[in-house]
Amino acid sequence: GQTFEYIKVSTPKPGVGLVEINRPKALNALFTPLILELNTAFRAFDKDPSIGAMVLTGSHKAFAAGADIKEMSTKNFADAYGADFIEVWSEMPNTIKKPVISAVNGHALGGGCELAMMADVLYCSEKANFGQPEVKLGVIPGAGGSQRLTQAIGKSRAMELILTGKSFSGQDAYDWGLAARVFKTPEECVEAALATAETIASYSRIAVKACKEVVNKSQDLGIREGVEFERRVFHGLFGSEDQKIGMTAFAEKKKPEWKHR
Ligand code: CO8
Repeated sequence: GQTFEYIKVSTPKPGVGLVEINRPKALNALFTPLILELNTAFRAFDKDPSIGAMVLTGSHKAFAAGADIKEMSTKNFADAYGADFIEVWSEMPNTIKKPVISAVNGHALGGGCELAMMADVLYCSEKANFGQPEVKLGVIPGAGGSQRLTQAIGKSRAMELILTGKSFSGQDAYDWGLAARVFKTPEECVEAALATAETIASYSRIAVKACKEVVNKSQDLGIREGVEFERRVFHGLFGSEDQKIGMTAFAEKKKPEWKHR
């Protein structure tokens, strides 16, 4: 397989692709070469028919302590605008069709918090340290933080956090609805993310992709258009063999053998 410098890639459970950010010297600080590796890994898993869902994690100490401040410090407007700085970060949330679960332990600050929020489901451990501290550096969140955090936890809380740059814990992330689940230890957090990914991977690949697509649409559409979109996709699935396989298996009390893997 492909070798990477800043990430580790494996398939620890049937149908599950694991991507671990691995730049320990800089607390997994994110920079373009690392993001390009993440994109390559997610693209490969997305295309691999044996994979049904992915988990993204860091170390127990840091999911990612932000964008690389040393790399950014000398950029000027022309560098940032000219090269569309951060644009490559949008590939995972915008083009990957299979679900991604982020398992967040340790620091998830700035771009690290934003990367965690790009995943479809967020799990964390109690002591995870989230935050958008960009204001302290003279800038603002640049990889979706002001939008995704606000959508997840509401305007007043997000505004307070983004204006003060204060951190919040994994327990807070769970209490406020940013995290789907919170765990005592980093080990439990990663194990649970892998187990959930394995469950997802046991279902029809097209049904799973359609679930992700319709839930994501709810973020962009009003309720009426969203429900209409959902119904169209629902109707479309009656054209899939997996709809026949899944419903027949239920009626016959058998385990479905999905066609679309
Ligand atoms: N960038 C570059 N290097 C970093 C970063 C970072 N974000 N975070 C940590 N490091 C490095 C440190 O410089 C240090 O390196 P060295 O050993 O060479 O001095 C090493 O990692 C270990 O860090 P510390 O010694 O500071 O470890 P501590 O345990 O004392 O502290 C903290 C941990 C609290 C996480 C601390 O490192 C910290 O505050 N880091 C910066 C956090 C931050 O401000 N993040 C936001 C960055 S801005 C951002 O993400 C903007 C996003 C905009 C969109 C995306 C742009 C790409």
